[in-house]
Amino acid sequence: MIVEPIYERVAAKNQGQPEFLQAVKEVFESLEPVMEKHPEYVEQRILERIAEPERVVMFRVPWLDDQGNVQINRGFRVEFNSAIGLYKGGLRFHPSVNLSIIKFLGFEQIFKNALTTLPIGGGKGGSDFDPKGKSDSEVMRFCQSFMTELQRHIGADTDVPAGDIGVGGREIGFLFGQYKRIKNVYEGVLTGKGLNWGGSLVRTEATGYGLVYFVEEMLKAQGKSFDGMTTVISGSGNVAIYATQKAQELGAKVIALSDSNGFVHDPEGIKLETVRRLKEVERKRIKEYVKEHPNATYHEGFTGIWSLKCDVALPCATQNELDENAARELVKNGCIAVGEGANMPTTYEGTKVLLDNGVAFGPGKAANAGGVATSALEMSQNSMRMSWTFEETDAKLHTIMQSIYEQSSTTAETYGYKGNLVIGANIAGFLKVANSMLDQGLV
Ligand code: NDP
Ligand code: 2IT
Repeated sequence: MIVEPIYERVAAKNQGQPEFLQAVKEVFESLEPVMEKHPEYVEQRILERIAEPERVVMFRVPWLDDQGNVQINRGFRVEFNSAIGLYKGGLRFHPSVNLSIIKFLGFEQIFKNALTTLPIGGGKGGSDFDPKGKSDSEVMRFCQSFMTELQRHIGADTDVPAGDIGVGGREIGFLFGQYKRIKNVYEGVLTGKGLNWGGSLVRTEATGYGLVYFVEEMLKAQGKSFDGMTTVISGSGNVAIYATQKAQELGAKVIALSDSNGFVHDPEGIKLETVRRLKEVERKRIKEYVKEHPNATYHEGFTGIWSLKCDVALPCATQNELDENAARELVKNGCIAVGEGANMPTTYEGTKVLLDNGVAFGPGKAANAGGVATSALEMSQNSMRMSWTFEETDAKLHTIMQSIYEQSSTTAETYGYKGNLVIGANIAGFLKVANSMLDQGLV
């Protein structure tokens, strides 16, 4: 056992950060066979180095609400690893955000970004600000205050944030406007921008589409396809909506979506136009769906969604939303594939249940990499001061997702774990970063 004592040292140093340690543990465990083959990684203490962010920034975000009251939030940016490229990763605005969550997301991002085949390092940021129920003006004032501090740490050649939970097109717009105003430069410092001001076609759809392209490869390996597959998708945000759209395009029957309050079950198949209007335009709750579609039912509590019988399950909401019991329900009901659209939505025990029962399992850092990959394509287009068509960009995304599947499945096989995409993705992502770190010396 080479890895275990190293993990214990990392755990002792990061007490009180359960999400971060969960992510580290899963990656480290996959790397045991790599460490056995490569003593140089152990001598150079690559694992300890990779688990220590290059830089952590935490800052005060003061703003005035619509009543003129003073509000204070906490801002974060974790610049985790720049071995293969500038720091790249989203910003999450959610009341649950803390250092542990941002570090877990930043750590996952290192390996995810390495798998995309593009030159991007790992980072993540956000705030415990809750955009729910806030007016557009409040969100704008918050974003302006957040960027007033963040701007001194980021840049088109240093660190390029994007969206994540609670950060979509509206927030990226306010953040970009304030960056430009302070710095007086028009540069691709954020991705997920509007199409009129430097955004890329397909970025909005990319994570959901990419997830479905990845799971399509998993199904192909079993001689199957999405056509006719009953599919359950959790969440009803950016990733869930475009995963639903692409899965439906490929012939899947998507029967459920959720939000943090509960889930809707529409046995006839989710009408996506309704969901898009409710969520993207009106910013309402998913339960409103049943008012317009009386054949559908609403159920309080979002975890019950995993008890619905399905062939394919795509968790696209948040971390640890699919636990051991949920995994057992899926297995019992004959589910054949799970693809993680969210970051670490399946618990450690849940993942084990799925893998042990032969369910094809696409881990988030591989399956949801289409978002950040398309962000990197947005950066390329910004650098060239040109833009590609929807078809061209979508074709690149598709090729990238196929390549991520290929790297993950081939690497798993090479190391004696055929079919285990968790181990394959972790090792393939790690090798690229670790070798780059070795090449660049002790920095
Ligand atoms: P959105 O904010 O657009 O949507 C999030 C969805 O998940 C909402 O339906 C939300 O419900 C639900 N949700 C959020 N937090 C919780 C919670 N604590 N418990 C239950 N449900 C919750 O975010 P995205 O769709 O962008 O992100 C979803 C997941 O995908 C996240 O894990 C994110 O890290 C990951 N991801 C996103 C990428 C992107 O490009 N956007 C790229 C790769 C991964 P409610 O409205 O009630 O809060
Ligand atoms: O988790 C993720 O990969 C994202 N939220 C997208 C990051 C990005 O830089 O596009």
